[in-house]
Amino acid sequence: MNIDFIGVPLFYGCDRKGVEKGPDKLREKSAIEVIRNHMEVYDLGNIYAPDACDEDKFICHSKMKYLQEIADINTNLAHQVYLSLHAGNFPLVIGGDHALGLGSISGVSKHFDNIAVVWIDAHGDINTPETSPSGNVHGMPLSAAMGVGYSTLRNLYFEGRKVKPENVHIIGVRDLDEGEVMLAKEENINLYTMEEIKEKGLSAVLDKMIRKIKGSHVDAVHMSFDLDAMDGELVPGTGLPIPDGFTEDQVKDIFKSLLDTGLVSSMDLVELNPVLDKGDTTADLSIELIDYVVKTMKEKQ
Ligand code: DIR
Ligand code: MN
Ligand code: MN
Ligand code: MN
Repeated sequence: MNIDFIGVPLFYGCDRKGVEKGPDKLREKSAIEVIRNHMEVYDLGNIYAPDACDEDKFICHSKMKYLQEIADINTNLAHQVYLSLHAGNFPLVIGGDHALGLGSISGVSKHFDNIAVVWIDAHGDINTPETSPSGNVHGMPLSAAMGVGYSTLRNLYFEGRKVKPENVHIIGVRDLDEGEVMLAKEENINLYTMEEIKEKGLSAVLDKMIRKIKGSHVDAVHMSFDLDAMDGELVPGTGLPIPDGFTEDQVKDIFKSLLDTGLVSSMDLVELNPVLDKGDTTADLSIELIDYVVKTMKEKQ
Protein backbone atom coordinates (compact mmCIF):
# COMPACT_ATOMS: atom_id res chain seq x y z
CA MET A 1 0.00 0.00 0.00
CA ASN A 2 1.09 3.55 -0.76
CA ILE A 3 0.16 6.85 0.81
CA ASP A 4 -1.67 9.41 -1.34
CA PHE A 5 -1.02 12.90 0.04
CA ILE A 6 -4.01 15.11 -0.82
CA GLY A 7 -3.96 18.83 0.08
CA VAL A 8 -7.15 20.81 0.57
CA PRO A 9 -6.39 24.56 0.74
CA LEU A 10 -9.78 25.42 2.21
CA PHE A 11 -10.62 28.27 4.61
CA TYR A 12 -14.25 28.83 3.59
CA GLY A 13 -15.50 26.47 6.28
CA CYS A 14 -14.00 28.43 9.18
CA ASP A 15 -14.02 31.86 7.50
CA ARG A 16 -10.58 32.64 8.88
CA LYS A 17 -7.69 32.96 6.46
CA GLY A 18 -4.35 31.22 6.91
CA VAL A 19 -5.63 27.68 7.29
CA GLU A 20 -5.60 27.26 3.48
CA LYS A 21 -1.79 27.38 3.72
CA GLY A 22 -1.65 24.18 5.80
CA PRO A 23 -0.87 21.65 3.04
CA ASP A 24 1.93 23.71 1.45
CA LYS A 25 3.40 24.47 4.87
CA LEU A 26 3.70 20.77 5.62
CA ARG A 27 5.31 20.17 2.21
CA GLU A 28 7.88 22.89 3.04
CA LYS A 29 8.48 21.08 6.31
CA SER A 30 9.35 17.93 4.34
CA ALA A 31 6.13 16.00 5.02
CA ILE A 32 6.60 13.99 1.82
CA GLU A 33 10.18 13.01 2.68
CA VAL A 34 9.16 12.12 6.24
CA ILE A 35 6.45 9.79 4.92
CA ARG A 36 8.81 8.28 2.33
CA ASN A 37 11.17 7.16 5.13
CA HIS A 38 8.54 4.54 5.91
CA MET A 39 6.28 4.07 2.90
CA GLU A 40 5.97 5.04 -0.76
CA VAL A 41 4.02 8.27 -1.16
CA TYR A 42 2.47 10.16 -4.05
CA ASP A 43 1.80 13.87 -3.65
CA LEU A 44 -1.46 14.34 -5.54
CA GLY A 45 -1.28 18.11 -5.13
CA ASN A 46 -3.99 20.42 -3.83
CA ILE A 47 -7.67 20.19 -4.69
CA TYR A 48 -8.60 23.29 -6.68
CA ALA A 49 -10.18 25.99 -4.52
CA PRO A 50 -11.76 28.84 -6.50
CA ASP A 51 -11.52 32.42 -5.24
CA ALA A 52 -14.67 33.72 -3.64
CA CYS A 53 -15.75 37.20 -2.83
CA ASP A 54 -16.13 38.03 0.85
CA GLU A 55 -19.39 39.97 0.34
CA ASP A 56 -20.95 37.03 -1.48
CA LYS A 57 -20.43 34.46 1.24
CA PHE A 58 -24.14 34.15 2.07
CA ILE A 59 -25.27 34.17 -1.56
CA CYS A 60 -26.40 30.49 -1.60
CA HIS A 61 -27.78 30.20 1.90
CA SER A 62 -28.45 32.82 4.56
CA LYS A 63 -27.03 30.66 7.38
CA MET A 64 -24.09 28.93 5.73
CA LYS A 65 -21.02 30.75 4.51
CA TYR A 66 -19.52 29.87 1.12
CA LEU A 67 -21.86 26.91 0.67
CA GLN A 68 -21.31 26.48 -3.09
CA GLU A 69 -17.52 26.72 -2.93
CA ILE A 70 -17.40 24.24 -0.06
CA ALA A 71 -19.71 21.81 -1.85
CA ASP A 72 -17.67 22.00 -5.08
CA ILE A 73 -14.31 21.54 -3.36
CA ASN A 74 -15.67 18.68 -1.26
CA THR A 75 -17.15 16.91 -4.27
CA ASN A 76 -13.76 16.94 -6.00
CA LEU A 77 -12.09 15.81 -2.78
CA ALA A 78 -14.58 12.97 -2.39
CA HIS A 79 -13.79 11.73 -5.88
CA GLN A 80 -10.03 11.97 -5.31
CA VAL A 81 -10.37 9.98 -2.05
CA TYR A 82 -12.53 7.40 -3.80
CA LEU A 83 -9.99 7.01 -6.63
CA SER A 84 -7.16 6.69 -4.12
CA LEU A 85 -8.93 3.88 -2.24
CA HIS A 86 -9.91 2.25 -5.53
CA ALA A 87 -6.20 2.13 -6.44
CA GLY A 88 -5.49 0.35 -3.16
CA ASN A 89 -3.85 3.36 -1.53
CA PHE A 90 -4.25 5.20 1.76
CA PRO A 91 -5.58 8.75 1.29
CA LEU A 92 -3.98 11.18 3.74
CA VAL A 93 -6.01 14.37 3.48
CA ILE A 94 -4.34 17.54 4.73
CA GLY A 95 -6.32 20.71 5.50
CA GLY A 96 -7.48 23.24 5.38
CA ASP A 97 -10.46 23.53 7.70
CA HIS A 98 -12.61 20.64 8.90
CA ALA A 99 -15.43 21.24 6.40
CA LEU A 100 -13.31 18.94 4.20
CA GLY A 101 -14.24 16.01 6.47
CA LEU A 102 -17.49 15.71 4.55
CA GLY A 103 -15.64 15.24 1.27
CA SER A 104 -13.29 12.64 2.74
CA ILE A 105 -16.09 10.66 4.35
CA SER A 106 -18.11 10.76 1.14
CA GLY A 107 -15.23 9.30 -0.87
CA VAL A 108 -14.57 6.60 1.72
CA SER A 109 -18.26 5.77 1.92
CA LYS A 110 -18.54 5.32 -1.85
CA HIS A 111 -15.72 2.79 -1.81
CA PHE A 112 -16.80 0.76 1.23
CA ASP A 113 -20.20 -0.66 2.24
CA ASN A 114 -20.39 0.22 5.91
CA ILE A 115 -17.90 2.59 7.51
CA ALA A 116 -17.13 4.00 10.93
CA VAL A 117 -15.84 7.51 11.45
CA VAL A 118 -13.66 8.48 14.40
CA TRP A 119 -13.71 12.23 14.83
CA ILE A 120 -10.90 13.42 17.12
CA ASP A 121 -11.87 16.98 18.02
CA ALA A 122 -12.61 19.43 20.84
CA HIS A 123 -15.84 20.09 18.91
CA GLY A 124 -18.62 17.88 17.61
CA ASP A 125 -18.95 19.45 14.17
CA ILE A 126 -22.55 18.21 14.10
CA ASN A 127 -24.29 21.56 13.81
CA THR A 128 -26.92 22.25 11.17
CA PRO A 129 -27.64 25.67 9.65
CA GLU A 130 -30.40 25.99 12.26
CA THR A 131 -28.23 25.19 15.30
CA SER A 132 -24.94 26.77 14.17
CA PRO A 133 -23.95 29.82 16.19
CA SER A 134 -21.46 30.91 13.51
CA GLY A 135 -22.68 29.90 10.06
CA ASN A 136 -19.28 28.26 9.61
CA VAL A 137 -19.60 24.98 7.73
CA HIS A 138 -16.58 23.43 9.49
CA GLY A 139 -18.98 23.03 12.43
CA MET A 140 -21.40 20.97 10.27
CA PRO A 141 -19.61 18.27 8.20
CA LEU A 142 -20.23 15.30 10.46
CA SER A 143 -24.00 15.85 10.80
CA ALA A 144 -24.25 16.17 7.01
CA ALA A 145 -22.31 12.91 6.59
CA MET A 146 -24.88 11.23 8.88
CA GLY A 147 -27.70 12.55 6.71
CA VAL A 148 -28.74 15.47 8.92
CA GLY A 149 -28.82 19.11 7.83
CA TYR A 150 -29.03 20.92 4.51
CA SER A 151 -29.64 18.94 1.31
CA THR A 152 -26.63 20.25 -0.66
CA LEU A 153 -24.34 18.85 2.03
CA ARG A 154 -26.38 15.72 2.84
CA ASN A 155 -26.38 14.68 -0.81
CA LEU A 156 -22.79 15.57 -1.60
CA TYR A 157 -21.08 13.28 -4.19
CA PHE A 158 -23.92 10.76 -3.99
CA GLU A 159 -27.41 10.89 -2.55
CA GLY A 160 -28.06 9.98 1.03
CA ARG A 161 -26.17 9.36 4.20
CA LYS A 162 -22.55 8.32 4.20
CA VAL A 163 -22.22 6.87 7.71
CA LYS A 164 -24.73 5.54 10.21
CA PRO A 165 -24.91 7.67 13.36
CA GLU A 166 -24.23 4.61 15.52
CA ASN A 167 -20.89 4.23 13.69
CA VAL A 168 -19.82 7.79 14.48
CA HIS A 169 -17.35 8.15 17.36
CA ILE A 170 -16.38 11.62 18.57
CA ILE A 171 -13.48 11.65 20.99
CA GLY A 172 -11.92 14.52 22.94
CA VAL A 173 -15.02 16.74 22.91
CA ARG A 174 -15.24 19.57 25.37
CA ASP A 175 -16.95 22.39 23.45
CA LEU A 176 -20.36 21.36 22.12
CA ASP A 177 -23.09 23.81 21.15
CA GLU A 178 -26.59 23.32 22.57
CA GLY A 179 -28.06 21.96 19.35
CA GLU A 180 -25.16 19.54 19.05
CA VAL A 181 -25.82 18.08 22.49
CA MET A 182 -29.43 17.45 21.48
CA LEU A 183 -28.55 15.90 18.13
CA ALA A 184 -25.93 13.62 19.68
CA LYS A 185 -28.59 12.28 22.05
CA GLU A 186 -31.29 11.97 19.39
CA GLU A 187 -29.05 10.12 16.95
CA ASN A 188 -27.27 7.96 19.53
CA ILE A 189 -23.81 9.05 18.44
CA ASN A 190 -20.87 7.72 20.48
CA LEU A 191 -19.42 10.65 22.41
CA TYR A 192 -16.23 10.22 24.43
CA THR A 193 -15.92 13.53 26.24
CA MET A 194 -12.74 14.90 27.78
CA GLU A 195 -14.62 14.77 31.08
CA GLU A 196 -15.12 11.01 30.75
CA ILE A 197 -11.50 10.53 29.66
CA LYS A 198 -10.25 12.47 32.71
CA GLU A 199 -12.44 10.37 34.97
CA LYS A 200 -11.81 6.87 33.56
CA GLY A 201 -8.47 7.31 31.86
CA LEU A 202 -7.79 7.31 28.14
CA SER A 203 -6.97 3.62 27.83
CA ALA A 204 -10.28 2.53 29.38
CA VAL A 205 -12.17 4.83 27.04
CA LEU A 206 -10.18 3.62 24.04
CA ASP A 207 -10.90 0.00 24.97
CA LYS A 208 -14.60 0.80 24.99
CA MET A 209 -14.45 2.58 21.63
CA ILE A 210 -12.39 -0.14 19.93
CA ARG A 211 -14.68 -2.87 21.27
CA LYS A 212 -17.68 -1.04 19.87
CA ILE A 213 -16.02 -0.50 16.49
CA LYS A 214 -14.97 -4.14 16.21
CA GLY A 215 -18.48 -5.28 17.19
CA SER A 216 -20.12 -3.05 14.60
CA HIS A 217 -18.88 -5.07 11.57
CA VAL A 218 -17.74 -2.07 9.61
CA ASP A 219 -15.38 -2.66 6.71
CA ALA A 220 -13.37 0.54 7.19
CA VAL A 221 -12.63 3.26 9.71
CA HIS A 222 -11.97 6.84 8.65
CA MET A 223 -9.92 8.79 11.18
CA SER A 224 -10.52 12.56 11.13
CA PHE A 225 -8.11 14.49 13.33
CA ASP A 226 -8.71 18.14 14.19
CA LEU A 227 -5.57 19.64 15.78
CA ASP A 228 -7.75 21.49 18.30
CA ALA A 229 -8.41 18.15 19.98
CA MET A 230 -5.03 18.77 21.55
CA ASP A 231 -4.47 21.03 24.51
CA GLY A 232 -4.73 24.66 23.34
CA GLU A 233 -1.23 25.46 24.56
CA LEU A 234 0.29 22.79 22.33
CA VAL A 235 -1.40 24.06 19.16
CA PRO A 236 -1.17 27.86 18.83
CA GLY A 237 -1.44 27.42 15.05
CA THR A 238 -5.09 26.46 14.96
CA GLY A 239 -8.16 28.67 14.62
CA LEU A 240 -9.88 27.87 17.90
CA PRO A 241 -7.52 26.43 20.53
CA ILE A 242 -9.38 25.04 23.56
CA PRO A 243 -7.78 24.27 26.94
CA ASP A 244 -7.73 20.86 28.64
CA GLY A 245 -7.13 18.82 25.51
CA PHE A 246 -4.98 15.82 24.65
CA THR A 247 -1.22 15.62 25.04
CA GLU A 248 0.92 14.49 22.12
CA ASP A 249 1.32 11.03 23.68
CA GLN A 250 -2.42 10.68 24.13
CA VAL A 251 -3.07 11.48 20.48
CA LYS A 252 -0.48 8.89 19.49
CA ASP A 253 -2.22 6.35 21.76
CA ILE A 254 -5.52 7.05 19.97
CA PHE A 255 -3.90 6.63 16.54
CA LYS A 256 -2.14 3.43 17.65
CA SER A 257 -5.29 1.80 19.06
CA LEU A 258 -7.17 2.55 15.86
CA LEU A 259 -4.38 1.45 13.53
CA ASP A 260 -4.00 -1.78 15.50
CA THR A 261 -7.54 -2.78 14.46
CA GLY A 262 -6.31 -3.03 10.87
CA LEU A 263 -9.48 -1.25 9.79
CA VAL A 264 -8.22 2.30 9.23
CA SER A 265 -8.56 3.13 5.54
CA SER A 266 -7.90 6.85 5.47
CA MET A 267 -7.17 9.93 7.55
CA ASP A 268 -7.65 13.71 7.71
CA LEU A 269 -5.37 16.13 9.52
CA VAL A 270 -7.04 19.52 9.67
CA GLU A 271 -7.13 23.07 11.02
CA LEU A 272 -3.38 23.82 10.82
CA ASN A 273 -3.14 27.59 10.42
CA PRO A 274 0.52 28.50 9.73
CA VAL A 275 -0.27 32.25 9.94
CA LEU A 276 -1.44 31.94 13.56
CA ASP A 277 1.34 29.50 14.49
CA LYS A 278 4.13 30.43 16.89
CA GLY A 279 7.51 29.52 15.42
CA ASP A 280 6.10 26.54 13.52
CA THR A 281 5.14 24.75 16.77
CA THR A 282 1.91 23.36 15.34
CA ALA A 283 3.41 22.57 11.92
CA ASP A 284 6.27 20.64 13.55
CA LEU A 285 3.82 18.78 15.76
CA SER A 286 1.74 17.90 12.68
CA ILE A 287 4.85 16.49 10.97
CA GLU A 288 5.65 14.45 14.08
CA LEU A 289 2.13 13.01 14.15
CA ILE A 290 2.18 12.17 10.43
CA ASP A 291 5.54 10.46 10.94
CA TYR A 292 4.10 8.47 13.82
CA VAL A 293 1.01 7.35 11.89
CA VAL A 294 2.95 6.23 8.83
CA LYS A 295 5.63 4.50 10.90
CA THR A 296 2.95 2.64 12.86
CA MET A 297 1.16 1.64 9.66
CA LYS A 298 4.40 0.31 8.21
CA GLU A 299 5.07 -1.78 11.34
CA LYS A 300 1.63 -3.34 10.97
CA GLN A 301 2.22 -4.48 7.39
C1 DIR B 1 -18.55 25.91 16.64
C2 DIR B 1 -17.05 25.85 16.42
N1 DIR B 1 -19.07 24.70 17.22
C3 DIR B 1 -19.27 26.22 15.33
N2 DIR B 1 -16.63 24.71 15.71
C4 DIR B 1 -15.35 24.39 15.41
O1 DIR B 1 -18.99 27.27 14.74
O2 DIR B 1 -20.08 25.42 14.89
N3 DIR B 1 -15.02 23.23 14.95
N4 DIR B 1 -14.38 25.25 15.60
O3 DIR B 1 -13.80 22.73 14.76
MN1 MN C 1 -13.35 20.08 13.74
MN1 MN D 1 -21.00 3.02 0.83
MN1 MN E 1 -12.42 21.56 16.44
